[in-house]
Amino acid sequence: MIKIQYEIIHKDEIDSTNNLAKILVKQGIDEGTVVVAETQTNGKGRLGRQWESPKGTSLLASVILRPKIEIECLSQLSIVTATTLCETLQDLTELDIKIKWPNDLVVNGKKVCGILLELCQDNYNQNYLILGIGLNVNTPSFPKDLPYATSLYLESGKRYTKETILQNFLKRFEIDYKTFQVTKNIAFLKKRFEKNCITLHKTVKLIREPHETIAQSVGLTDRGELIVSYPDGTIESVAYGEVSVRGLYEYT
Ligand code: BT5
Repeated sequence: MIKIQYEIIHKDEIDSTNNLAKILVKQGIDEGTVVVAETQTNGKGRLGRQWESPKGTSLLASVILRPKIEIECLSQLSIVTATTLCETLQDLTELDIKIKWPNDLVVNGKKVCGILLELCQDNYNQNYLILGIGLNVNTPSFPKDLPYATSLYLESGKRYTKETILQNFLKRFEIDYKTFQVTKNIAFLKKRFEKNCITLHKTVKLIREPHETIAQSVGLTDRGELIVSYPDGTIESVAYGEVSVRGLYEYT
């Protein structure tokens, strides 16, 4: 497989790096283009939620990818991303960075990073994936309505260079991304994910609006679904996007 040629497009302010990435895809841009911004005026989370980004303090990046695999496999790339970004941050910081299934990164029970995968098509109906990453790097404080947000700076007292984090992540991600396109499942990095995942072997609340169910998380399938066991002994695999998962007493 060919090495990805990363090209960084930097913006000071933008509505959303994912939105610009989608426009660039329509214009025929190559895989490996990365849009980064200092701040976003309309940063997006999943399911229409907002992503806050105080100017200059967070890594806001959207990586344009064109994986040569079936659409139904693509959501597993969130597991690949969370694993490689978690390991990157563990290497670059002294923090105990963990993954909240499927793709939030947390430190000391608070959210430090969110990942948003969006599928889009170019003008020839070819599928592209936009891998959006919002990482709170040097953010000194958060508004009161984000009690579960934190930054690398708040947890460590140290400032980090966003570019270094991005470069290290892209290098590491590329290796696993290539393997994933061959295996088409996450079995090859399941152990690494499980080692860092705080959602496993816990009592969790599964939120399938409007219902909430209590279950025990017992493992992960090779496709990255969470295996849960209900009090009546029933076992189920839940997919990314199908449910929200919460710990019983806190954010994680
Ligand atoms: C996510 O959504 O966690 C995915 C966030 C992805 C953001 C990146 S930034 C670059 C790229 N361009 C975009 O426009 N988006 C991507 P979700 O799991 O739905 O979490 C959203 C929730 O996290 C919000 O409803 C808030 O509760 C919380 N939140 C918002 N901003 C936060 C922040 N800076 N740090 C921690 N939590 C935050």
